[in-house]
Amino acid sequence: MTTYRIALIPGDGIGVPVVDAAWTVLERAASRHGFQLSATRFPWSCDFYRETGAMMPADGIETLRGFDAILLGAVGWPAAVPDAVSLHGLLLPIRKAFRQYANIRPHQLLPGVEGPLRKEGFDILCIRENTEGEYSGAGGRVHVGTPDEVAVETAVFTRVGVERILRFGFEQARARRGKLASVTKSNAQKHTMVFWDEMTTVIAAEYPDVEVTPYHIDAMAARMVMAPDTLDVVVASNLFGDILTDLGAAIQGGLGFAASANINPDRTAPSMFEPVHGSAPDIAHLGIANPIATIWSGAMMLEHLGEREAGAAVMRAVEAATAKGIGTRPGQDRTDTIANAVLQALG
Ligand code: GGG
Repeated sequence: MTTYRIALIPGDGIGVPVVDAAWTVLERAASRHGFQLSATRFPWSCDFYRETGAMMPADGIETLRGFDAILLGAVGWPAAVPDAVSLHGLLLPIRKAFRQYANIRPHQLLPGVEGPLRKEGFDILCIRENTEGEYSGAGGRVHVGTPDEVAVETAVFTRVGVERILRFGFEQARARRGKLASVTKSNAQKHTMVFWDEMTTVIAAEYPDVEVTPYHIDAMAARMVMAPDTLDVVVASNLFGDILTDLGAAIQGGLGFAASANINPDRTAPSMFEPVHGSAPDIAHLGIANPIATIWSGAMMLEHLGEREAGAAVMRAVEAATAKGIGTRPGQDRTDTIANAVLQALG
């Protein structure tokens, strides 16, 4: 029987209960579909930082390299560790080291979920560049604490990085409804974003069957709310993709329903699966975190591992649970109630 080795990094706050809940569902799916999942749990988090001075050990990346995939919960506990330190100490280095350059975020409606922005038929796939752009970490501060203080954050867009994420976006569009929206702010950002637009035109020549439309980020935000049915695949830089996918989550009904996959398309290192939401310190100890985004991310992991039918079964079980109204409104059901409803539907 095939056994997949999965690294679990629950992280901080609600990351812990949602990963635990998702794991029960994924194990059940494995047993029903004739394969095994073997978990190794890593306590890398802001608590770990407080104990050791780092978000993960110096050999953390090498340790993770031996796994088939990584399932991560949430990173951040701002009361103890500045968010920029926790993000740049764990999540971002993993994405970069393992060349997980494509962050895939599906936005589809689950039955029974309501929300003020919900639009029937909302079904888009956001592809976020995941290893460079505005999150490069390059920059600095001078004259700190003086009236002359200056902070510079450098957005890094390489030809390799932009080409490969655009090509990935075109491939996804080709496999779906054949439409790609390429998002920039090239009227205002005249170097990086004009470069992105130019590369979009270059790569588009390889995909004559895909209809590509450039949008500015502000227009795209409005379009996602006002006319989402005109969109199919949306490709954007690291920052713009991060922002647009929180909006996508809101249209779905909330961050509790937004799944994501950090994919290394070349399969030279493990890919990482995580809910879009963060650690939510305000509800972290209440037992009401919605595990659906993590279960959905786990379903994407199963599909990535080649267990397509198991992943589809997990998603059918999620839909069966939400169709009964379980987990459809923030704070309405407890984490274990939602996970049990999915388990029951899974059989
Ligand atoms: N579930 C992952 C998580 O904790 N996300 C928090 C966050 O701020 N992420 C930023 C990012 O995805 O780049």
